[in-house]
Amino acid sequence: MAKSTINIALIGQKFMGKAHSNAWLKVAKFFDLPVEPIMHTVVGRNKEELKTFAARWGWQNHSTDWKKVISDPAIDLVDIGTPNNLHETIALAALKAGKAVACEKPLANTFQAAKNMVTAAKKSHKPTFVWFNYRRVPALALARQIINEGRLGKIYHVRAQYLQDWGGPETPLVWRFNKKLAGSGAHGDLNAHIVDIARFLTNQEITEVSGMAETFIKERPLPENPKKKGKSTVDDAVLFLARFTGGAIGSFEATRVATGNKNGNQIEINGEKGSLYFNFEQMNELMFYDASLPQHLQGWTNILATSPGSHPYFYAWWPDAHIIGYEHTFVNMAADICKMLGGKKPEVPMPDFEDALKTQQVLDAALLSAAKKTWIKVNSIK
Ligand code: SOE
Repeated sequence: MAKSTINIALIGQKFMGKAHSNAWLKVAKFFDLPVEPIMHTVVGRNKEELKTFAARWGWQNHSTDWKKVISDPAIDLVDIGTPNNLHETIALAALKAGKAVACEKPLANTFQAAKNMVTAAKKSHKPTFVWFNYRRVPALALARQIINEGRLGKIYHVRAQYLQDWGGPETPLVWRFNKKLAGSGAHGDLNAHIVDIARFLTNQEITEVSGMAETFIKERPLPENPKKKGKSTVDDAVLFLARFTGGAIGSFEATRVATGNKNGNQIEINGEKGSLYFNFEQMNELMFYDASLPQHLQGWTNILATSPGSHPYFYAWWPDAHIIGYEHTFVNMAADICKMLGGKKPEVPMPDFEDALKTQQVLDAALLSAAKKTWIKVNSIK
């Protein structure tokens, strides 16, 4: 019997457009999938760039009209890789047209917008997926497994940081510094990831938060005329403290001005029986401290999480220690989307719109807390 296929329409042709295109292009080469993804149409605003992009990545069609593409009966899955402000509008239209939707993170600019997306998803009964790609780093999927095996025991601390330094005063006022387009700055971009990772690893929800936000660089050079400056309307850094349902306490720090840190997406979890530490800049490695060993053997173990026989996702990639990179996390995600569309289980839990709404609620609570200078209960965000 011929394998069933899914026709994909990708909206977006920049950074995420490239990451997703590569994922759809590679996924069926590395994974055995119950459905075959077809790169049907890519949508973007710049017609000239789009033509080249489509040809380079192997998209069968290209268009500048996302509404028309979404209503095309041939399309099965709409993949949203646009700036954040468009997620809601496109997702709502796609769900109404009866398509499955895969959306980039953060789910939306606000909790309210994210809630609208969840309502639309429920009404449509169509599957939704959110590209929190770091869940599919093998070392982080392994960290979850270690926690699920009970090797950390009761969790005391979650210490999460996402540190970048590309947002200094010389960086132009691109869309990521415009609140209307991005929703927030480092917060929605980076805290979104580490909140999702913390929820994913611990299986616990965040119940209350206390945050602070700072915009260090109030004006930035305009991209079209660097001699002139315009106002940045987002945070450069947001830090917050958190309490978890299982009794753990946590700290989260997202910044684009942590000079010297390029993509320091890191998390340490301390439990009664052990600890884990991960930093994306060494993404194939997971540090594990096993406090149940005799004392003379205790120490941090550096696990190279690349064994095809025993580490998540590696069965699809290379022999042991033939390491992988950023783009593989998107391929792993595309594989799980295809598995789910073919009625199979993903390798690790997949965030749908409803799950990503919980992360959005934490993000909104942290910003409200920063504005009000007080602790905020996450479920007070409605
Ligand atoms: C921003 O710098 C960014 O590219 C994010 O938008 C991504 O989501 C993150 O994974 C890496 O950093």
